[in-house]
Amino acid sequence: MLDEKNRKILEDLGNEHIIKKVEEAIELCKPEKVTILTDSQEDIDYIRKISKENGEEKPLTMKGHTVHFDSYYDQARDKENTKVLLPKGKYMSDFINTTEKEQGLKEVLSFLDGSMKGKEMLVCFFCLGPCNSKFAIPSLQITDSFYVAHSETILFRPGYEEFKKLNGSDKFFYFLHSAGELDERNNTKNIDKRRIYIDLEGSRVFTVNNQYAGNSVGLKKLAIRLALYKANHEDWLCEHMFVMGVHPEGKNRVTYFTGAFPSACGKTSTAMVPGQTIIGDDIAYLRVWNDGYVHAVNVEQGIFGIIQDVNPEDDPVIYKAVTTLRELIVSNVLVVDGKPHWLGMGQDLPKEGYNYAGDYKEEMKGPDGESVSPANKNARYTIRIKELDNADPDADNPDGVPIGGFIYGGRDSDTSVPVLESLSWSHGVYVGATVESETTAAAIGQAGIRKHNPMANLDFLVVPVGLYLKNHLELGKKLKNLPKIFHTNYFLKENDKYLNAILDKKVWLLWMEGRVHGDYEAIETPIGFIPKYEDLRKLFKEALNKEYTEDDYKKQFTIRVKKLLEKAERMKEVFEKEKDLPEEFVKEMEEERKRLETYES
Ligand code: SPV
Ligand code: MN
Repeated sequence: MLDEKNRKILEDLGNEHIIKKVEEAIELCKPEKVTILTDSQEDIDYIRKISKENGEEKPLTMKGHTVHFDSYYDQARDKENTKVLLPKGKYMSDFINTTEKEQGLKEVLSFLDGSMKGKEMLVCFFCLGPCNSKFAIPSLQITDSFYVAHSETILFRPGYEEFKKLNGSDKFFYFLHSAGELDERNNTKNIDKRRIYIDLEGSRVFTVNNQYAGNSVGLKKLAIRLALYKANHEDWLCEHMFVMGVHPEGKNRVTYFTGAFPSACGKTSTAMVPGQTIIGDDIAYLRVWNDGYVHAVNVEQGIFGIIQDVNPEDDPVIYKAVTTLRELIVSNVLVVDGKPHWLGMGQDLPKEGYNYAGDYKEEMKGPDGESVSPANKNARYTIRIKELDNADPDADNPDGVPIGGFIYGGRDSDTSVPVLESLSWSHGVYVGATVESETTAAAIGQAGIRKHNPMANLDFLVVPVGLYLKNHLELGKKLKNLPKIFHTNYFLKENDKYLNAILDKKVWLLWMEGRVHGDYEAIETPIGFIPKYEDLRKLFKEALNKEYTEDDYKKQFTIRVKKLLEKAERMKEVFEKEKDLPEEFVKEMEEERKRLETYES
């Protein structure tokens, strides 16, 4: 299938494992043509060009911007059909979706069989983490989607040269993707045959009949599983975390934080707080470094962010980025005359246009009979981080950056204080493992539904939760300079109104930063250390020019013992089902409960 030029590009890597994988993929998927890509600009331009020519992307009026649509039924990650392949008779955890390996492989390979007929197969090389780094993991992506390949050239570091350094070894990740048969809109036809199957031992993922990047782009949420498995069997961590620098005014220092937040809990907006710098917004690798700190890198180099409520007031940094000249892909928005529209953009949306349902008209119903949103709630933009004004200069540092604090961000209206610091490292592991996010109530007066999401990593957990928590506990024992562990909740409410403004998170960030350096005292409570009123009053004044009253403080930082005991009960229930939890963790869980009970009486 390969012409001389393509064969040479492949053979220059000097790696028989890669050649074997490419041969097997060709035999299975039966493409019409095969192209091997390098890191060159010429190759990247080719991907961009064909992506527009074949209709997977359409140009928008703004130069460099294109729009891509995923199938109506492929607008988010398919959790149900994303499974870990597990050898017969093995059990992992109640938290993990698994299927029997032999059977699962047979199924997914049968769906991939002939999936590229009449299409072009792309063989691409990327690097997870900075190149030339202890963190780097070379990754091979084979796909028939130019949109997937294009997204990856924006989101991930080039890896063709990095693969040469493998010297023939098989220590790389491998992703085989096919969008499958396409309809007249270039969308996956056979959504019922959408499968994302993860072979942990083989460091490979097979994904078929999908296009939404969370399902299709190998290096993002598919690689996070392979890396999490690898990390938890070695001596490092792979976390669903942003990495950012916090810059307190007048103190002439930067303190790096990582932050894990479930969807819709304020993750990207925290990493984008004005005045701070961003390294990554989604996935981090963490390693113990020889300076006694844990160092973190961004696995990616771009952002695949939700484009909702992105407007000049609430999200000025992103708004500017998505409305100015650059290479950008936007997906599942509403397009009218080459201009994209999204929910919460600060303007009324047109009543007609083209969107994820096809030709859109206000009040229309989709193929499932549900009303169609003008733009999807999970519409996305894809951009490079280094083009942002707030990109951190160390974003590509092969040594990563030393981390001063971990932030776990939950979401509830009535339980957790806006910010707290854990009592100790092991208590912090408990705090991270018990993150909950509350979905907005469907009906007025109905309580929100709380989803438990340990370390915001639940969807990607591929090792037993006991092992995962043990590795977190052990990280603390290996470090001379321990990061402090914090928890945030931006969503407390009173009488159905938020108690905090969107930008108050800047104050919590500055308080956490100050705590890392011993600048502030704190009050010990059963759930952790909370700020003192005086410090917050000063910080609100300095950072936001806002008067922060004692009444604000009392409402926000009251320890809601009854609600916290309810949460403790929920946590007991979920963790009781898990085998082999570390004793230290169980002890933290019991002790927090006891402290709360004593406080109550
Ligand atoms: C998330 O849902 O955590 C995301 C988007 O970052 S996706 O790539 O779909 O996972
Ligand atoms: Mn994510």
